[in-house]
Amino acid sequence: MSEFKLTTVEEFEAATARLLETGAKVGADSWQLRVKNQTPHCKFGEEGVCCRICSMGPCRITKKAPRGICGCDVHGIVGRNFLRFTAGGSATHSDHGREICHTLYETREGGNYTVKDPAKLKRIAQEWGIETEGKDIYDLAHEVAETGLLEYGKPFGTQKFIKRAPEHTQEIWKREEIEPRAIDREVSQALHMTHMGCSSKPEALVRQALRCGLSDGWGGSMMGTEFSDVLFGTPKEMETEANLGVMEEENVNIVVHGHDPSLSEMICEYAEDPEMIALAKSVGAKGITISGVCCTSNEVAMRRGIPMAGNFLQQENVVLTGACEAIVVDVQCIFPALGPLSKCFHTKFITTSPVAQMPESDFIRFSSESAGENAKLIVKTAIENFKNRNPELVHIPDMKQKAFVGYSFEEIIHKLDGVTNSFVDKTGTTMPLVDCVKSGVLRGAVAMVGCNNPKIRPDAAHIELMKKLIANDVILIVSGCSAQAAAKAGLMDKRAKELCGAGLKRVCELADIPPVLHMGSCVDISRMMILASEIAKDSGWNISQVPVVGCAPEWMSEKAVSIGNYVVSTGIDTYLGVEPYATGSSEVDALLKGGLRDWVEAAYTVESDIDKLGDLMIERIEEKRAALGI
Ligand code: XCC
Ligand code: SF4
Repeated sequence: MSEFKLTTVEEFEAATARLLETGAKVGADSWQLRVKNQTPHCKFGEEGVCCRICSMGPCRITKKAPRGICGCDVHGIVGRNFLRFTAGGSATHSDHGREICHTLYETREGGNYTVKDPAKLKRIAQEWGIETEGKDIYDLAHEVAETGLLEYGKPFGTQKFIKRAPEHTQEIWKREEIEPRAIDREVSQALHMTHMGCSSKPEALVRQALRCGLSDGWGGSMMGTEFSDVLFGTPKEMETEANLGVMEEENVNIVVHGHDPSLSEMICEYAEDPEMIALAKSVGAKGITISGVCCTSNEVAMRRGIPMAGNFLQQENVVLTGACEAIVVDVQCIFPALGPLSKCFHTKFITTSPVAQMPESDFIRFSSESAGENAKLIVKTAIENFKNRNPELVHIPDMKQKAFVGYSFEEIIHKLDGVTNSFVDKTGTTMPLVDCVKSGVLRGAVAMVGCNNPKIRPDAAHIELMKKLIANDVILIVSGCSAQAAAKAGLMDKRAKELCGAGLKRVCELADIPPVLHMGSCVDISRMMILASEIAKDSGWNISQVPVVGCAPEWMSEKAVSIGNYVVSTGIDTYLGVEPYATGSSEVDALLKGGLRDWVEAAYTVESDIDKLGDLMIERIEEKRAALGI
């Protein structure tokens, strides 16, 4: 085995620079160039003080103009913008969850989609009070799917999954009137509240932002995760690889990108089809390589070990290799730039969802009823495109790392059970983890999630923070593009234990895990909520007392703000590296960064000095330990 060494951000950047040279040759645009054209950014927008929700405006608040035409002050405008931003994210995650419910509804024996984890389906059915005895598994799947779909619009009651939270947390949500009701209702109400002439009181707007976020994390996202597991299998530990070097020059390269696993799972199936492999050979390729970008990549990496070509700000790089026959996308985080960029190469940019339609793409509409045919056509299109490659433009950076992924909540428990087979009474619980925290072997945990953002040196914040935290005996649970940053660097290689403090290193050895645990895509942050809840129940602490914090150092999307809101509302302090367009209002800013603590026992901290952000998290973890007397 070769010597273990992390790949550095400098090496990532050198590889990108080399790819951009190819881009320059063919006249390609890139985000690096567009950032230059867009900076400095509009200050009104950055502070959140511009309102354009009615046509008397747009109104922008300045010292000379302290109120909009309707008389709304800066706090109302910033608060409304914050709520709308959250609603966008909650709608997006939740609509993804809804699609998964529909896919579950489409399952049938021998069909395109089947139930791969019937035990999990039964567990959820029982949890929801649905009779399972003597029922055909597909009848049950349809009943659970329909019940899930009703969570989106039910006229009465609150989200079913909130019962999974500890009593104390549920009481807080009730007391603060932020228990999430029907998901669509929370999104609609957010839009209603922010309509011209409705709410302009920061407390009311931020409160609804929390509620709307909770309907995502404990509603739409949680259903997305749980039913994806039922459909495609609950992730288990799996070995894979990450970074652009996973693409193979002699193979047909298909890159899947987006979020919904329904499409990518099918494509993976067909790429293994002997007929397709024979077709690939007939056009002169050795085989077919599927790799992924963004959360679709996380989904298929977690369940199939499909390698991860990269994260958000690396999406253009896969095309710039000149060796990408097709980049196939579903929804979310897809650069419209991929259209024109693909035209500079032979690459087919294939859009598949009515939700994400883009110019200069080939639209192959994907639907669960015809999923098999659609996937086959996509794979075939890619194979037939192999001959159109321009060999002079082909350059795949020789850069990849080994990564262990697949740490669902269930798999983490399974790993912990392996450590403590002598303490029979603790199997199936998080107690071994709690014991490690109590004894100080582990100081605590950080849930690091979220995107890349050119405002922060891409991947550097994720990687540097992770290195710092593991050296301080803080274990990492990660998802989304943060997870891919870790994988690309090598932090998901089990040998990364060498970079840990003595305590965490010991834990990694005993449990046979890497120090940075890949929990999945961004909807899978719901897995982290379940883990935090179970730790709280097992330890007897409140979630807000557990030495764990959340962190999104390079976040960029509306979804990230929705996530932040449900993580904070669940009692977990959250650390951001980028401001959420709220600094224009001292009142909204103060609420987010402190006032929330009186409501939900947690709040936001924003710090763009990344090293300092790390110090602040460690400080907070130690404060929580001291308060517990451990
Ligand atoms: Fe998108 Fe989920 Fe962000 Fe990555 S981390 S850039 S949202 S793919 Ni969710
Ligand atoms: Fe201006 Fe008020 Fe209309 Fe907003 S709602 S654009 S502040 S007049």
